[in-house]
Amino acid sequence: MKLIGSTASPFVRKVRIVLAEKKLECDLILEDVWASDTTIQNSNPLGKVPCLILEDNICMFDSHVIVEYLDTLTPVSKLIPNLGRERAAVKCWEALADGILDAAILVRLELIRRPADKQSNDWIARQMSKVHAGLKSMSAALGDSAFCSGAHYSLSDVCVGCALGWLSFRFPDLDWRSDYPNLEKLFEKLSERPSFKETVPY
Ligand code: GSF
Repeated sequence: MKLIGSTASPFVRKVRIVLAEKKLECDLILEDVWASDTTIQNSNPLGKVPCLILEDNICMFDSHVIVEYLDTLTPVSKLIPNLGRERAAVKCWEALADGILDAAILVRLELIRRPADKQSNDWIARQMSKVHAGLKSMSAALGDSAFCSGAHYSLSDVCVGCALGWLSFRFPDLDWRSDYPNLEKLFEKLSERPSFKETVPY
């Protein structure tokens, strides 16, 4: 398998962490999707990474689909429960963490890709309110628990770790650590895992 991606993308990081946890071999093919000569649309018509290329050259996207597929390949480190409420709960954590990222990425694109005189403060505030509400909701749902979903490490923790790591990387002034000590504690614990250490965004 090959993974098309970048070292900065939190969604690519999610897939790389799942690959590492499940001890699956996969080559990372670096692609700058913003470069004028990018060929990403040959693999993903939506022009986004991550995109997984399977052995028979079938292309798979987006990160939700990829991690769900990878989790079926081996029983090593099962990350998504098979059935019912537990499964839906993990997918809901994923939607929340990824939704925070989607909103924060829209803010970043507004700030770095649009001329200053065309930027909308209302739009930025709207997206940032989702980031703040999402962080508050994650912290409340985590409470005093050691992990996001039940007693074990799961895809929920992977997604939350990727979201918090990317916010620290791209929005260093957003002080989620002071506001939510329980998220910080979880993040510090996750950051000790080799899968997280190997994929720190840059
Ligand atoms: C989001 C992927 C994405 O936004 C997923 O895979 O989970 N829902 C998708 N990728 C960004 C890179 S990043 O900011 O992580 C991307 O490829 N953007 C290029 C574009 O044209 O929007």
